[in-house]
Amino acid sequence: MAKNKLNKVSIVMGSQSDYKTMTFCQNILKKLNIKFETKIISAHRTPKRMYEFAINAEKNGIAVIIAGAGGSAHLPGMISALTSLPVLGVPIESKKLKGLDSLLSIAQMPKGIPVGTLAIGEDGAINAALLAASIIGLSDLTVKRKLNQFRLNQSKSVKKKPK
Ligand code: RP5
Repeated sequence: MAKNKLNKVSIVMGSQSDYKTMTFCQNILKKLNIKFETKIISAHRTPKRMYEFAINAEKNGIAVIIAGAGGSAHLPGMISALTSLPVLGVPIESKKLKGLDSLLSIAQMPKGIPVGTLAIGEDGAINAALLAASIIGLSDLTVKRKLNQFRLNQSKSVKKKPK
């Protein structure tokens, strides 16, 4: 169990090719002034890196892990198997099946090891960051206020009439 306050998000992704999607996630965290780190960790290509990351995440001050992966997307589920921190999964839009493969691999976890699964692609990446902010906001009033302001601005930006 970590002694320090856990307020950092770790954005991990299976490949460099996932970064285009995961930048949407990091941009929201920047807007909300939430500390984060980014890492490439593949469940299949770098299993030892994944293991070391997951077992040390809490000790390293991570509060929420956001894991983006595509295809046979085992990364979020395997990380969740190794840590009880909240793990949010972002299914990356794959070339062959448009992310349906990623979505089902991440969402269909067997009972006992949960992954909070978001939508495929950009929307999921953005919402993962907002959900991470909600989780951190439970114990961090500054983050909660920033998130509420973000949502208020979003509401205000919606026009009443179409042009
Ligand atoms: C997964 O395989 C990654 O998350 C990525 O979405 C997918 C393809 O990876 P690359 O072949 O582009 O490196 O592990």
